[in-house]
Amino acid sequence: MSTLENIVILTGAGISAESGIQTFRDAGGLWEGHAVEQVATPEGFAADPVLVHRFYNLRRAALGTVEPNAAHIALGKLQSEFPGQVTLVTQNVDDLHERGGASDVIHMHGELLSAFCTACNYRWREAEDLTVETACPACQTVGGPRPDIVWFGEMPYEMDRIERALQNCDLFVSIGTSGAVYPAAGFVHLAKTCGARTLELNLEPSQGSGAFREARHGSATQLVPEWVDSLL
Ligand code: BV8
Repeated sequence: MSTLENIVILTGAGISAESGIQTFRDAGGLWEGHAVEQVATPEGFAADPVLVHRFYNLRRAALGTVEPNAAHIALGKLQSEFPGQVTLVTQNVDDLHERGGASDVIHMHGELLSAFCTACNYRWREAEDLTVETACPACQTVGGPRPDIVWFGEMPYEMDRIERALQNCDLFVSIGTSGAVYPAAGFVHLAKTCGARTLELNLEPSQGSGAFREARHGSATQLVPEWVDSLL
């Protein structure tokens, strides 16, 4: 085993599935009959802010009813005990990585517990419902607040930091993601061209499985603790 210094981990909805948070594929990419691509877009929000606020209010409220699972906890343990650098990037908008003990989590698609104002760009932590009547706590604009979520067609967060980490990693591990959404689905290719080993831990082969040097299939609560224990 070559000395492992830097690991980059990308997680998707599959790591939170066993905590009871529905993945996008389980819902068949639908939510209450709406294609996620319709609801999770700036156009969808402009067209029907009441519907989109409801979509996120329900998911934000559900966070209080779920717990981190053994996979989240294992990654928290890896981050605190691994001697090298562990960069944890997630496509998920839940807070289960943090509640599982991880820190400095890169939420490239935003977070349910964050909001920003479309009028003044003020950003704040938000645990309550947002509605079209909500006023921005900074500029008081009614209807200014929106969920701090990266929608389809919007630029994911912290891409420079993620790309630098991928260019300098020895191992890239993808956990619980279908590899359907870009740019996250392209990270394995960047890691490979920079010489990293690549590992996929997923319930079933993802759309990007062929790009990984190694793939293990099973549930995250089984695969992730086993993998972390093999490293520590
Ligand atoms: C951008 C927040 C440009 C919303 C999300 C055509 C071709 C290629 C690309 C495009 C294209 N047309 C448009 C694009 C770009 C587009 C895209 O990729 N579209 C796809 C649909 C083709 N991407 C974007 O728009 C991105 N932005 O490109 O910007 C740009 C450039 C410059 C300047 C401005 C703009 C933004 C994408 C972000 C969208 N937001 N999330 C919300 O959460 O409400 S995406 C959302 O869906 C998730 O965050 C996640 O990323 C994705 C779903 O993926 P997964 O997490 O993988 O979940 P999924 O259900 O699909 O899979 C679950 C997996 O877990 C499965 O494999 C399953 O087997 C496994 N699993 C299940 N249970 C378990 C398990 N594994 C282990 N254990 C278990 N128990």
